[in-house]
Amino acid sequence: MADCLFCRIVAGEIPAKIVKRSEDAVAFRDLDPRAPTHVLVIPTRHIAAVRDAGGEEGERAVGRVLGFAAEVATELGLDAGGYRLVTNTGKDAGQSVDHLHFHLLGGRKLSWPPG
Ligand code: DGP
Repeated sequence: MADCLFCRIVAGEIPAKIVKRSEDAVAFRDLDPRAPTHVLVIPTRHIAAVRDAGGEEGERAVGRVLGFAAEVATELGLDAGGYRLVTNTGKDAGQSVDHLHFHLLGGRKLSWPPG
């Protein structure tokens, strides 16, 4: 989508610290990190939010993104300590970019529940 910030990161039109890339997913460092490791993991295909990820194609895309996120976590050394993978959907959750993204957070003890 031409006016989507994260589609533009996927296309290389906006710079980002890319951690890993595949045909289906991209992982890059969050601009405003909330943990020692804070990476955003997104599908390359535009899906606005998890509520839009239904159907066979959406489910396949999300499954691939989750598998990819697990690989990124391993490669960043997060398996031993653990990590959180979280997605915000809609305004009450504070979603600020309308392209499905999973926050991969780790490297410190994370409190629960989130605020
Ligand atoms: P959320 O609030 O869940 O929609 O998370 C959006 C995240 O995206 C937020 O943690 C900050 C991050 N972000 C916003 N704009 C940019 C950008 O241009 N580059 C990068 N790397 N991250 C961004």
